[in-house]
Amino acid sequence: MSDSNRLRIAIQKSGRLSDDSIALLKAIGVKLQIRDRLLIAHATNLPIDLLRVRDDDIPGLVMDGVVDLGFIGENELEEKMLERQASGKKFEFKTLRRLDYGGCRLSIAVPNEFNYQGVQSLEGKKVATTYPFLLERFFKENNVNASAVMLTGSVEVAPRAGVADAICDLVSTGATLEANGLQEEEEIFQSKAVLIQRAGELPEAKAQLVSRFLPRIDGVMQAKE
Ligand code: PRT
Ligand code: ZN
Repeated sequence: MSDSNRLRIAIQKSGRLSDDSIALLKAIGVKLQIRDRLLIAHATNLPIDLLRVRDDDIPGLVMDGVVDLGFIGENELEEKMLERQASGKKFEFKTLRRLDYGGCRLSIAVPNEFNYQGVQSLEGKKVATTYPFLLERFFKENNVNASAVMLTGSVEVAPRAGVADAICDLVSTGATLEANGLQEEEEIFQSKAVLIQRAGELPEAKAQLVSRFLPRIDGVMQAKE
């Protein structure tokens, strides 16, 4: 990370966005040699370094200008934006492209036996989630007095464990909800992966590299349609 002339890109090290993000970089002509354990990967044909981190860290790395670009889910990006806004930290960035992978929705789900009659049924309830800021925004917009219980994992078991009355979690196929006896009731956010850039101007050479990539990304996405 020491050479500031190299374009720095943050990607998820290992998770649902990793393979698609790497495949996209390869498809637009970035040759990569990734060693599993390493935090940094260098492109072999272009002045690009990949920083391989947890997805939770990517919005902050871009917003603090530590990296130039990042591949991230909009759910995580929006949550971190709200979190930083609440604590007075800067949260600027530019969205360069909305991508065609990582699609999911953030939804509130309740146990099958919960007699759900609309958002007011959540009044006074505890809702377990990894996205407290997005959830609290939803409560506020809907005038519901409910509380978000923060869990970093196993959110779907919270009602059975007696930790919460409902959950707010990411859903793609719905199989996890079904397997846990939960019913999806409110979709509060729709998400896809996005490519974001730090605020401010990039140095000329980096800006040129990025502007060469964007039409290639469009081409790769169009070819898949
Ligand atoms: O270790 P690290 O912090 O980097 O990874 P992570 O565990 O936080 O994230 P990861 O890899 O699970 O997800 C990364 C991103 O992928 C998310 O932030 C979303 O933008 C996107 N994504 C897309 C999803 C899903 N689909 C998804 N289905 N992320 C999580 N899920 C989980 C969900 O939380 C639930 O447990 O899958 C389960 C539900 O899936 P279905 O198909 O049963 O509905
Ligand atoms: Zn994460």
